[in-house]
Amino acid sequence: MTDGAVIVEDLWRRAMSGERAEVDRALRAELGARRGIPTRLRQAMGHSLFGGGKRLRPILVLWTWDALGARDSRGGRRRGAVSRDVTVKVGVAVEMIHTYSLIHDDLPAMDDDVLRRGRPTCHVAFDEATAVLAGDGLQALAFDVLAECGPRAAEMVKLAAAAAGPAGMVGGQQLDLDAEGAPVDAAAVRKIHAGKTAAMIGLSMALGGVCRGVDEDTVTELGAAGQWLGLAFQGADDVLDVTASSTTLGKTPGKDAACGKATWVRVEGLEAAQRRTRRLGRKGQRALMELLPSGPVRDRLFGLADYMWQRDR
Ligand code: GRG
Repeated sequence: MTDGAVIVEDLWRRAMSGERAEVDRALRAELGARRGIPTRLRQAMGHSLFGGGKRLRPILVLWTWDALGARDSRGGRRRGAVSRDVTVKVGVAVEMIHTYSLIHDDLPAMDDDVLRRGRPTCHVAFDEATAVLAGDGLQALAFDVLAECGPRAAEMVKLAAAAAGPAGMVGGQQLDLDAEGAPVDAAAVRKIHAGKTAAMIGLSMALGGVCRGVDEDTVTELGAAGQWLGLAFQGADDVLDVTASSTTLGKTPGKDAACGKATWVRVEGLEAAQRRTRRLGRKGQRALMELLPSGPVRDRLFGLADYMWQRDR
């Protein structure tokens, strides 16, 4: 990692520690408030929910909400805006979907990984069947939480279903499985990454907009900016798989190549993949500059976007 990237990472980690704690508290409150969950299932859900995740997606929801501000460019109030507390809850729902996807992705039937965030994966700590159910439970719970999130909850549920569903993350995961060891080009890799990773990052920014009550076109544009950043985030992940150690990564490196995964590193080499990641990241950041009012809150989100493609883990 370059010196600049170290500084970006350090600044960002410090800046988001408050929000991370806020999201953790809200996650504990949401899970704790739900009755009737069998003890072992609750423990398995908790194992993965509280396993040291960065909370990137909820923080994107929150920082997008922050950066948009309460008033539109003519000083008027917007339609169906919700409070910061409700926005945290929306972020919690996104993190539940993200966590479910990681649990299922780690299963022997998929990526078959034993380490996640430096700890045993859910099926290793519990068992495969429980891990499947923990993922299922988190996904259902996420939609239950979202449905409680204000006057535009139905719109949020639709957006989340599209991003997480068969034409989004789940579809991307299918394409990813189909592409293992098969001939792929950069466009095919892009399609996989757009579904598997970028859809949920785009969703996070789009939901930040809905929580501020912006119009549908702006929600779509925020989602598109998030998609660029999500592609860059996954580009960085592909690169890290060949450049990082398991200590910094918290999971097994070198797996992409060993499993014949479709990555930009595989189809065009390390340096071209690094250049592509940089291009995508900058494109996402330009979109942020156009969509959000200038000021320190936008700059903070811009810094987070920097981190997304310059990270070392
Ligand atoms: C199983 C339906 C289904 C989908 C799986 C999430 C996913 C799709 C696959 C995980 C593998 C992978 C490389 C995903 C790319 C996205 C990514 C880098 C996820 C990790 O996100 P972070 O870094 O994780 O935000 P933390 O641990 O901080 O939550």
